[in-house]
Amino acid sequence: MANVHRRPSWAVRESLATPEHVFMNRRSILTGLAAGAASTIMPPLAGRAQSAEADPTLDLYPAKLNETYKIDRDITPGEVASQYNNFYEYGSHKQIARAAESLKTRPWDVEIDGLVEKPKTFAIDELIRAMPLEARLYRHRCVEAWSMTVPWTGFPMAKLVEAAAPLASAKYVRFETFLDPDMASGQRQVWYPWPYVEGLTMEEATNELAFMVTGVYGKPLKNQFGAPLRLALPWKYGFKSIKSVVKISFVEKRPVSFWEQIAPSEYGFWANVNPEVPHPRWSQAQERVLHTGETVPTLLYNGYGEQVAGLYQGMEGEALFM
Ligand SMILES: Nc1nc2c(c(=O)[nH]1)N[C@H]1C(S)=C(S)[C@@H](COP(=O)(O)O)O[C@H]1N2
Ligand SMILES: [Mo]
Repeated sequence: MANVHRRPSWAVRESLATPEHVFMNRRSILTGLAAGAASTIMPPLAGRAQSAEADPTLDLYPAKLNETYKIDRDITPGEVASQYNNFYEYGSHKQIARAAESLKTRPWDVEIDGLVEKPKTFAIDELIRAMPLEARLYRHRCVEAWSMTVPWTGFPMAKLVEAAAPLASAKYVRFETFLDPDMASGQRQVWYPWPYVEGLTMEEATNELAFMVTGVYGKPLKNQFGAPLRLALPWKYGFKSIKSVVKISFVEKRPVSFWEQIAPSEYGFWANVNPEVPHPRWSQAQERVLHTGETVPTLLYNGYGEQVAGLYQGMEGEALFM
């Protein structure tokens, strides 16, 4: 519990340039950290797998902020984002944080396989230490029309692709979440097609924005965010950002994702954010910003068109926005 008394190290990182416009955001991050620290003085819950303090990669946090990814919104407070999660492995509602305490994140292997020169199974800590960690402020837009802004920590997906050395025949990357109904009560709901699966084209996976996340709010991921490794794809609806990944396969055929299996007419492969293409059952024109009580217009590619619009040129016939 030594960490309880330590000052949040974000507070004293003067080495990070602090442009005026991110100052408020950094204050919000501090608010989030303070809340996190408070929760560590609560007595440990019976059966709790581990606290963030026990994480073997704790020394890597906080990572330096990559200032390339600017944000014009306040960071969602950590205590809000960590109590409002979609993680169907732990229930089909948002208050899954407590249930997700039964997720055991060590030992944890990540298997890289398929059409690659270098298939390999990484122990998660070996993988995290092999990759260059950085923090990024990203906006997140759920297909359910709520949004948040989060300070993720992680590494570019492109670095992992590079390490795997894919063959020319690899056209897609397929991601898979763990499968263990003993550890995840939601996976006992047999009508869902477990495990959760997602997919990207190679071009998407190597786009600079595709980010493999290992931490948030300046600390290793808490379970409810999809520890110990999840994706963040800020230009796509949130369901593409798969959590608690155990397997990454390079494949020739387009993977069929979890939600696509359940409702192909509502949740497609591409799932790029577009305010002008409604979900069959609701509008995507606006979004409810978590915590603020505000509703704001949704942006094409969630505001990341500069980085990703080029990926979809000449693909007008595809269902890019569902
Ligand atoms: N394995 C898995 N990954 C998942 C989900 C899930 O239910 N299971 N939900 C998705 C959805 S719909 C969203 S909006 C985001 C939510 O991430 P957050 O809880 O960190 O906000 O995770 C995505 N990744
Ligand atoms: Mo979502």
